[in-house]
Amino acid sequence: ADPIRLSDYRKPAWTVATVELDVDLGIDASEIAARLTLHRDPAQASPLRLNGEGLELLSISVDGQPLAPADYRYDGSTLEIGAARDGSVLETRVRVRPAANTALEGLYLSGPRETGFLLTQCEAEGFRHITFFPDRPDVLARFTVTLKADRERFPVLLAGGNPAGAGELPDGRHWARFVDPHPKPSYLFALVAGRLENIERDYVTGDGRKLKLVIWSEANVIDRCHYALDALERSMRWDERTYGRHYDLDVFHVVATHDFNMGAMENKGLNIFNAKYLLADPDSSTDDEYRAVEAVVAHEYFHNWTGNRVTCRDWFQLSLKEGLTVFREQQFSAEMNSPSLKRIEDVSLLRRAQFPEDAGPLAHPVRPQEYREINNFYTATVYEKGSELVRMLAGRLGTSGFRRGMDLYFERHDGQAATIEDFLSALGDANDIDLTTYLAWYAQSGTPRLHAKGLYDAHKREYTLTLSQQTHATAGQPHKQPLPIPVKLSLFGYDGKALPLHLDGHAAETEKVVVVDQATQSFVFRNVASAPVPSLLRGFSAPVVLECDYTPAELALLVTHDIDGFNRWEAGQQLATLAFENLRSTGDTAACSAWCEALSALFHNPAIDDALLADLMTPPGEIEFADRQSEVDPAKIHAQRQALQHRLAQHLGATALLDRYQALAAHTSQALDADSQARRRLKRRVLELLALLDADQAHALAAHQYQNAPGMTDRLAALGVLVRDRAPQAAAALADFRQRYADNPLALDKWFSVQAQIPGEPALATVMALENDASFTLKNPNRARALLGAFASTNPSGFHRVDGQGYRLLAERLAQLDALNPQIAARLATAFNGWQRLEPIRREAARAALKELAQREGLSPNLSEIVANVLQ
Ligand code: HT7
Ligand code: ZN
Repeated sequence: ADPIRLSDYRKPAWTVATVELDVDLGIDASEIAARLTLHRDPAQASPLRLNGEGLELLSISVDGQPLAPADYRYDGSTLEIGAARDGSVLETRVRVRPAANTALEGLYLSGPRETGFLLTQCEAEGFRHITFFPDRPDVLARFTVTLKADRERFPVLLAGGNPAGAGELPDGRHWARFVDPHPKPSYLFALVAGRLENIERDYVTGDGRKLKLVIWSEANVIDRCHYALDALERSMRWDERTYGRHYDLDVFHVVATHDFNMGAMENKGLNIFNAKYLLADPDSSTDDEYRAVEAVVAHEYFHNWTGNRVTCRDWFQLSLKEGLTVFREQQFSAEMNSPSLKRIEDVSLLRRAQFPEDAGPLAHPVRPQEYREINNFYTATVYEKGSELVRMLAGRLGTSGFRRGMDLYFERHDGQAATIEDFLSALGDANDIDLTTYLAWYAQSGTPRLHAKGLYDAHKREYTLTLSQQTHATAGQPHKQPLPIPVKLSLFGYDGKALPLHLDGHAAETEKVVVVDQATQSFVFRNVASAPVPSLLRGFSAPVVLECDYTPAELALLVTHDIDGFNRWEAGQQLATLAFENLRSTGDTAACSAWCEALSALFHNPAIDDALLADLMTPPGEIEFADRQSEVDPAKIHAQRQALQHRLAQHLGATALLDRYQALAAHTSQALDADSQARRRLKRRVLELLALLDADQAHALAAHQYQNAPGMTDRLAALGVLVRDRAPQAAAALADFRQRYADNPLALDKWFSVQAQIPGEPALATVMALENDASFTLKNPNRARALLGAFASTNPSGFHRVDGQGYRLLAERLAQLDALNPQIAARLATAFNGWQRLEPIRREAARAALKELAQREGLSPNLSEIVANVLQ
């Protein structure tokens, strides 16, 4: 099929004012009766065309008149009806088959057929698997939904909107009705039906609306929903406080499922969550997972305004809601936790997931120009880079300017389907600033490289900083233009003090933002007493790769003295990178010594936060190192990174590491406060480093930590050390974990992942053995991701075997998975991204596996698109 192009966008010829859905629910078959009031755009002549994917049409009428087969045409995807007029009422009745729906899109069954429940997933184009409708985000309709089902099998019936009646029906059946007063696009529709338990809380909004917050799950995990309920309340208060946005229905339902393609879904009034991002308890969740639950709960809640009240005109605008909502979540999480650590976490994710995407054949702009399969565009570029673009805009406007802009955006576009231009205009108009130059960021793919060169003139006491930008060509975009890059910077004297900045006659804060919007620009700082060390791109003020020829001593100075927590970490990352690259190219150890010495000083500095120290002591990951190389050998990178860490461990010394470990281990509290989390994070890092120096001792400590861990963070950290090192104690710990969490699928997923991450050659056999475990199934996305995703996407030295067996295994599983769930198959296939930069033997093996996969009969459009693009 031809791609869909942004330039082809036309307003809908037909819209829907009201939808009445009557859903008769059953596991094997459900029937959906829909009554749509239609409106025609008088300026357009097209006949009524509705989306409907694989629906069994039972009856159809227009304005009460049943249609004869000659009056309409349905080809399995589109229903065309000649007889419809402006104001017509279309009534259809269709049958769908939830239990047979393994793609988890539309109406499907979660769990076993005897005990599971029914639910829907409509974004992006799932509603067309439920009924006939103009399934596009710019058709906003008022929904009334009536659910009918057997009371014993489906005691709980939920849909988005306000409850509007419930009652009994003959034969042990019952019904419940929901009316949503807010017009919404079809992708925000949802229903849930089954045996579920709930916890609930009253909530009064800042503008006085009394409502209920209700979280639903299967009975055995309802006790693990309390943390999410607290996080929801924190999110709601934060959005009131920060953006003046209040919730707008009488009830907010949240439901947990173990069968979900993504993290969660912001359906209006009825959010549905992958259980991984809703359930949390100390025995089965790590600290990182607690933070992820808080972040995803917030993200989905924030969509109520950025996504639902103001939605997207078309799917090209996806980042309008996703980038903006990720940004709002990042602001929230920074406030709830440590701002520096949050920034480190987010930038690390950007570098790990988005930079490689932007550097290879899957590169696309934050607002793509065309797509074939929209589900393949829920990418790190749309989400994470999209958030960085909003961050730059927010930085440009300042806190109150950004709030003014957001207020105007909501005022202008509430109840509408908007565009990225609308967003930039609102932000700009509210502040009398033209922000249209930022549109280029949305249109241009690839990560800009920002080269910095400083020149100090002692005679004039001037420091000239020259910044040049360049973006490499990407698929379909051979020529790149300069972008506006805000560079937040400080200059440090050799005494480690930030200098006052005299630029353009303006004195003189110690931090400033300069905007580089041409290929090359120079900035002259006056009155500079001695050659300074620049701290650039503070807080990661733009999503670019900074290239600056720092000496090891300059980076060490920043690691030691920069007061921007992010940039201190960043200087450490750059120093570690320099150390890594010098060791592998020339064997020069100067940078490595500087890194070790700077970290050693921080290690012994009681003033530094434990979590920041743990992150400082972690060099960039193997994927980030690989990203800088043109002929990648993942096995070598793994070994060289281990060697770098070994040098750090040696420098710190076994005694100091052991002492620190023991001091940290003396705290046994399971509390979630920042200090306790930080101690656990550092304890893990110290144990990992100790394992490089004295494996026997570290393994004994890890085995003890595993057995006595008060919670999952410590237990999994210990298990990770034992399993990755293939320590003698690993087998017993794994057996214990397997048994202990036999009935806890989320914890069991970690058991699969930790083994899939064993470095090097042994990983493949381990993965193949785990595929035979009774609890492994490709049908459950979390389980498939836990084993195959962890292996292919997070274990470079295991996956990229020189014999190509990793590639062949993944390709084979992708073909099998594709027949069940094309969205998940396509997502896992992105693990092949970057194969062109592998060394020749691996490159050829990867290419052969991909080619063979591409030639298979009957691949889904989702998987075919990714495989074809990756192969380019
Ligand atoms: N807006 C949600 C996207 C989503 C989704 C997309 C495609 C297929 C399944 C999906 N489930 C959820 C998630 C979010 O960004 O909040
Ligand atoms: Zn989202």
